[in-house]
Amino acid sequence: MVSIGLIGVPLEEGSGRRGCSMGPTALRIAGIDRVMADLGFDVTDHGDLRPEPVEHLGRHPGTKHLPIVAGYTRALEAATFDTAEKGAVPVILGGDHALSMGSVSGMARYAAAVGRPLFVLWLDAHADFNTPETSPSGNMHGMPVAFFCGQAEFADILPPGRPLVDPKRVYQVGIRSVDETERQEINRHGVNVYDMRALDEMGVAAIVKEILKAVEREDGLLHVSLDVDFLEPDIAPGVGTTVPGGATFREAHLVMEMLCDSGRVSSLDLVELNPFLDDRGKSARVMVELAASLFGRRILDRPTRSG
Ligand code: 6HN
Ligand code: MN
Ligand code: MN
Ligand code: MN
Repeated sequence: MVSIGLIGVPLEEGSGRRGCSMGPTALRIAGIDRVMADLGFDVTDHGDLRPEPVEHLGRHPGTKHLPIVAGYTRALEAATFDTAEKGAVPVILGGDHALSMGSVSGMARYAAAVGRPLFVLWLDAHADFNTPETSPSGNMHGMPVAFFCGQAEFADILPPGRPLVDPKRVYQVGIRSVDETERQEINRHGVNVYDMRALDEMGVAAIVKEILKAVEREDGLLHVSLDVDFLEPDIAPGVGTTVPGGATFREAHLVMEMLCDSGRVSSLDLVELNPFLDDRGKSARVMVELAASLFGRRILDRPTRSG
C-alpha cells in the first residue's frame, strides 16, 4: 500500500500578514486525511512542525522574519527528507509559500540520494524568484524558488553544499504577476514559465503534456507546489495575494488528473491558504478536492487513451 505523510507547517511570517498559520487546521477540517484514506492510501499525520532554533544566521537586510522562516526551513527540510526516505509521499499542509524552501530542499536531497533528478511544478500567480536584494516587499514567500535554485544571497539558511534544483527543471504555470527584476532573473536562469497567456493560447493539457515529457525523458521525480492564488479568486478567495485571471476549477482539476495518471508525483505542497480571508471554508475545500484528484479520485473509470 502506498503511504502518505502529512506534515503541517503553520508558518505565516513569510507572507507579511497573519492567517496562514491556520492553514493546516483548515485543510484537516476540510478532510485532507480522510479523502486520502478513502482513496486507499496509508495516511500518517505527523502533526504540526515546530521551527528549529537558529543561531549564527548571516545578516540579510532585505528579509522580514528571517529567523522563524529559517527555523521552519531547517525543520521541514529534514521532515520531508525523512518522510520520502521511509517510502511515503510527503504532503505539506501550509503555511505560506516560504515553506517550500524546506520541502523542495528536502526532496532535492532525497532525489540526490536515489540518483534521480528533481523537477518542480510551480502552480502559482507569482514566480516567487525574488532574493533579499531584489524583493520589493522583503516577504520571504516571494523568494523560495530563488532559494532552492541556489541564489547565493541567502545560502546560510541551510548548511553549505546542499543539493540544489536546476532552474531548467523548474516549470511554472499560471504566472501573471512578476516583479521587473524577477522577470529578468527567471529569464537569465532559464526557468520554464508558462504564463497565463501561454495557458490561454495552448490550453492547459498541452502544457502539462510538455512538462511530463521532460520529466519522463530524464526519469525524474516531480515535486508539485500548489499556491491557492494559482486559482481564480472567485473559487479560492482565501489567500492574501489574489490576482484576477487565474486558473478555473476545471483547468486546475485537469492538471491534477493528468499528474495522477503520470505516476510521477513524489511530493506536494498545499500553500498560502489563509482561512481568515476565506469564505465559509470554500478555498480549503477546493484545495482538498484538487489534492484528491492528484491522488487518484476520478469521475469515472476510463479506458486508457493514447495521445
Ligand atoms: N506568493 N512578488 C511579490 C513579492 O512580494 O515578492 C509577491 C509574492 C507572492 C508570494 O505567491 O507565494
Ligand atoms: Mn507562491
Ligand atoms: Mn502566489
Ligand atoms: Mn543568480
